[in-house]
Amino acid sequence: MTLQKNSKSIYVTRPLLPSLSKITKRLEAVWKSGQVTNNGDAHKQLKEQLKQYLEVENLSLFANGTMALIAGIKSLNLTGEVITTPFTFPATVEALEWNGLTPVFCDIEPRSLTIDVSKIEALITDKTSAILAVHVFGNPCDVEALDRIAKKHNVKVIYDGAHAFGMYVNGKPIGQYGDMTMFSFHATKLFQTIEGGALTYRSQSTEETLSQIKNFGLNDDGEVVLNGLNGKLNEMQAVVGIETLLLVPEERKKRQQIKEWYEQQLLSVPGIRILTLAEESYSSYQYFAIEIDENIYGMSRDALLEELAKENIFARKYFYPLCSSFRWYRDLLSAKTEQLPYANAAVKRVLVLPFYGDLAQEDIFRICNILKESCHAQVGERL
Ligand code: T4K
Repeated sequence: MTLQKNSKSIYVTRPLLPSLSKITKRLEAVWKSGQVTNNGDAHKQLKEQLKQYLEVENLSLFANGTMALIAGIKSLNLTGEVITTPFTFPATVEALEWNGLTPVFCDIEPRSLTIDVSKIEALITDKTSAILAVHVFGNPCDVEALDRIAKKHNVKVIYDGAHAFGMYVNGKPIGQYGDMTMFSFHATKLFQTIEGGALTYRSQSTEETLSQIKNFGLNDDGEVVLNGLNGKLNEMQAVVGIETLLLVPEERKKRQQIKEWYEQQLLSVPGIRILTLAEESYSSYQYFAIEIDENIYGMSRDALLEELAKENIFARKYFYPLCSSFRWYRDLLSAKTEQLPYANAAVKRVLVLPFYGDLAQEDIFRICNILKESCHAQVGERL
């Protein structure tokens, strides 16, 4: 592959970074206090601000999203099997395994790429204790249906909302659905604390258990009462979070505009389907994903990825490979390709395009032109 030497590199995302001087100013206070981790003032402040922003009553902060998910699942005392999606980042499934649970893969719904609720009940056995669903690229799962299934079968619902910060479904904040939702604050997320994450949850009594899990299993008397870990978010992360949260409304506006530009350019391109469905105030504006139908578009997703890379544009094929195809999971009964037709199709077609507030309009048009030209070239050749 020959890379263009003259054009600047464009990545799938760039971190939303507050000005360094604002961070330094806040860090001066942290340094002065001498409290740099273990539930310091910045941690407390960020926690309250996020409860307000996400409109939830219960929230705990963690060192990263994966740790939050591991701790959250542990706090629910689940056993046996958990139904989940193969079309996700490995962290989702790994969090189950860390809790000694067996993942049972369920296929996805082709429009939203989220777990197909119509296929869940057939997978429920007397060993099933929960459903772990993912709001993929900020497309919400069918939360109402999941709620109904969970009640009927007396199982818990956990959401991996790594991509769902600030999202709403039917006017209700996403963190209010299910028993628990995990948010990732990784540098690549719209709201970021470099590394970081949070759990929101229904039951207030869960807070104490989560505090113990993320602090070595210790209770207030210094007694180990469960098998804990170190999952604490520190004061530097919290300071970055406090300043980043102030930038989120403006960043959302910029991403809304970018989404519109992409849509204007790409809606009429044959063989391209836009997958980021949630609109305006309901969206998390986390990723902008498209699907390439090779038969119509005339070029495979992978070949298109290379065309973009030749121009120093680094789109990504999230999530690839499918979790059920990893060597670690592929021997599971539920991992069989024929049982996961839509997930196995999506993994060959989905492309996540560069999407962040500082992306210039000319760069978006440049990306869209490559997408259009790659399609027309093939159509032309076929005629
Ligand atoms: N569940 C789901 C559904 C998830 O998607 C994730 C994480 C998790 C759970 C776990 O949450 P955390 O434990 O991470 O909080 C990235 C992220 O590391 C990962 O957080 C994210 N999902 C996943 C979808 O994407 P990579 O391997 O693609 O990251 P990387 O380093 O290649 O970064 C992508 C691009 O972003 C780079 O090409 C350039 C840009 N970038 C990245 C970083 C880290 C920057 O410009 N600056 C940076 O500092 O995994």
